[in-house]
Amino acid sequence: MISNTMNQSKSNYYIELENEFGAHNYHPIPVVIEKAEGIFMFDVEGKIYYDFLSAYSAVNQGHCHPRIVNAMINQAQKLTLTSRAFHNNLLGEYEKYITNLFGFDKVLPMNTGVEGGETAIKLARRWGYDVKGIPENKAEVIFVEGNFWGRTMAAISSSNDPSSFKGFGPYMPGFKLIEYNNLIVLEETFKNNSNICAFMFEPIQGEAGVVLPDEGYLKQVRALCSKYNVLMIADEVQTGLCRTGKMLACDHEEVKPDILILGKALSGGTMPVAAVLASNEIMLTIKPGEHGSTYGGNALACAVAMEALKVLIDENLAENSEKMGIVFRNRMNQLMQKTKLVSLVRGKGLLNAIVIKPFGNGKTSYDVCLLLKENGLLAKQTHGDIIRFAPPLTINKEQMDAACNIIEKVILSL
Ligand code: IF1
Repeated sequence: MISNTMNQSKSNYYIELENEFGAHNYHPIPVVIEKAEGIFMFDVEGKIYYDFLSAYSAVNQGHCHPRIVNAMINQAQKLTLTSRAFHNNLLGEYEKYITNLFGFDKVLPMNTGVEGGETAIKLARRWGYDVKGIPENKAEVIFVEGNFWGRTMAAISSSNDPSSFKGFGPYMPGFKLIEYNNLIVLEETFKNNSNICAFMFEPIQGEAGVVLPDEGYLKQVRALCSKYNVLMIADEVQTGLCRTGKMLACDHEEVKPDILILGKALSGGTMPVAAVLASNEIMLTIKPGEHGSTYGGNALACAVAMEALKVLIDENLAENSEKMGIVFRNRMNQLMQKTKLVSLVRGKGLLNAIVIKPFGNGKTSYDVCLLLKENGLLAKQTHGDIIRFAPPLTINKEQMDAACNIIEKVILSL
């Protein structure tokens, strides 16, 4: 029952409204944010927090970046949406900009990251039939264990995480899972099956807990995909757009995928914008009327995405991500010398995670996140004993030091 007065803390009032009237498909940290700017968020109690989640890497440019918000306001006062039944004067400019920036012939604009994944799989299957010559309805896509690319039926059909797929069957056929970071299994799989149209994976696994493959894995995946005529699909929805210290995580090994999926920070956290980039040979296998979405490529999204990409470049956010990531991992490695509770620090750029050992009395990494919140830093655990730390890429040295002081204070207090 909601008390209709504000005599409770304001936060409880808003949390109870969500509990009463919203689906219970999340278990958020109990904090109610009402304002955010740059790397900071402010709750309804007037408290300030370092944001060390960045909405799972959707706010790389910092919250409410003035250039991106202004681009949104200016465009919103002219034209937001025509649907693709008609052209608009932003889409072509945006398509030219983003395809030149990432070096692909064409882009298919969508909205959410999972729509990007679905689009990539449809393109790969169609290419498999029309170009590679795979028999109708026999195309297979290879995924890796620990993958996460969204919540649709296709996405959960490729998952090996019961919390993603259990109780939602029957599942999409034509998907196969192999071990991540295992090139021998990958080659064996390709060698023994000519019906494989694509291999779809994250260059660094985000939800799995910031899992990095061995050095050289990306290069080898590229080589094997080329050797066996299998499309390499890089899901850079979370690792892309400067998060790992380069524009794309694939850039660390100078590897170019056949299909690139972008999302999240493509709009700087203002609205859902996703993009799938590929060559003409792949992209033109889908004919007019065979794929799309109401909002895909809308004028507002084009204006926002172009500005969001320009901010990444103009503010050298890949370089800052690289530098501040080194500062963060150095501080966490120093912390590991002071406590047995932190067993591992891993990451690239500003996509990092620490592995917390169980610290008794049944407390978990969720409880550590509650303590971090009490001390002014917001982060989120994943899979029990891992805490991901991913601040906006605009964070500076002084702010990083202050945030690491908070993390250290909390961990040493356990
Ligand atoms: C939630 C996780 C992260 C993604 C990669 C595609 C998508 C995602 C690599 C789909 C989305 C989001 C989903 C969001 C929380 C967040 C998440 F915890 F769920 F797993 F980041 F790790 N590829 N990840 O990470 O993009 O359709 O969501 O735009 O479901 O709460 P989307």
